[in-house]
Amino acid sequence: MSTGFFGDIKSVTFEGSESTNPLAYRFYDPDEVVMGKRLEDHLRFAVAYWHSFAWPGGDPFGGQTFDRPWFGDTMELARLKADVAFEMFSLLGTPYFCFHDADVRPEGETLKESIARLDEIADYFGGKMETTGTKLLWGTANLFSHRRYMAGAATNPDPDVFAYAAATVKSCVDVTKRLGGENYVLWGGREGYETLLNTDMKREREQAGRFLSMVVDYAKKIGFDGTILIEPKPQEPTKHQYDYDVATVYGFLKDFGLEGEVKVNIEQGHAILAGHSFEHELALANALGIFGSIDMNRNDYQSGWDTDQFPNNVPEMALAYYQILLGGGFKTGGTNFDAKLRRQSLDPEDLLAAHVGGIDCCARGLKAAAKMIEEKALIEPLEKRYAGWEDSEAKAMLAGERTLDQISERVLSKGTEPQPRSGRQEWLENVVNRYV
Ligand code: XLS
Ligand code: NI
Ligand code: NI
Repeated sequence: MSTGFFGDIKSVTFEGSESTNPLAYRFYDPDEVVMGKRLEDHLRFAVAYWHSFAWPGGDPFGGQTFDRPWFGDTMELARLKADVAFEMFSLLGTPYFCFHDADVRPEGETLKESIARLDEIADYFGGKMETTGTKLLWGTANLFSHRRYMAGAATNPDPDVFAYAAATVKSCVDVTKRLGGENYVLWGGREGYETLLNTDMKREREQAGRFLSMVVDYAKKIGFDGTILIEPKPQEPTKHQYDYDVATVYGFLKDFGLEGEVKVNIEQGHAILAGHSFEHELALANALGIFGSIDMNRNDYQSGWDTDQFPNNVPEMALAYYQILLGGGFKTGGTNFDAKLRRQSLDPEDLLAAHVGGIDCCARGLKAAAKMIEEKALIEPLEKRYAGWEDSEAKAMLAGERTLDQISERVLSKGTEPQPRSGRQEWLENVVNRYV
């Protein structure tokens, strides 16, 4: 039985690039085979509960703009929210969803009550997942909205908050496992600080390391075989955050011996906030062996804020999926829209159009990326650029078979000077533009 929220809109289907139907896919045909794999299996789209169903449309100057029939804090409304959410997953044909505990159930008077409510709604999800075939990409805990977390969760100066957060994460890992979730995400919402005047950074990092180690141990203990993911973000809400970017997270994981246990969930907008490009973060995560999943919401390049907009820039997506495909594609990860509508986009159609456009943009980008790989458009020039390293003397230097003084001797006796060669950036940019 339909909730009627989306009126008589029928399911969104692939109509091809000539279609002018705003609620049709023009590039995303889930069954199209690209590089030997269906597009649906490459992209692994997930709809995020948070911004699409739980966010009221506020900004720092004004509150709620959206008027949703499920807003309120009863379990009945939580079920209505789930009904509409699963209706939308089915309309869109997206294979996955993801959620924070706080998105899906009203907070209880006590932790016990909050957990009981989460369990209850998880059962409700279970039934819907069964009938619709929707799967869980990841679960997570909201350790940042409630005022108890204003000074952080794992990094809070108060051990009681640390413990409360630990108990909360335990309940969310339990539910994620129960629903067959393929990943569990930790975004360090307020794991950072505003001022060193009241902060012991060394201690707080150690608290975060202990916390994460306990999560990893617990996941193993209960046989959760999904991937544990950290989502880097440089600032906002706190001025400084301990999980700044991929490089910082890798250093943190190494520090606590977790680099083989935890991977990263990279968000385009967070990469931009950190002063990087999205593809930089993806390439680095691949290089370090910690790539896991993506939150595919873009940032505005001027605002300096995490604007969480739906993606709509195909060339950018192409470069992002290029890195993802080069790394072998998603394993347990996927493409999640952690994005939110603009606060004036009030209508149910807006929610659908945002996802349809985002999905199409990603599909188009991935197809362009696949073509660049298949035709070795960038691979060949890159191989040429580094071809000198195929030389046996060059190999010996990297293999540790030469000392600094041996190399010096060879260079001096050879007496030739290295010849600079063009980096051909504009030439390569033009190559990319042929594909997008
Ligand atoms: C916020 C984060 C958050 C995580 C999940 O900026 O992107 O939505 O994805 O907690
Ligand atoms: Ni974000
Ligand atoms: Ni995110």
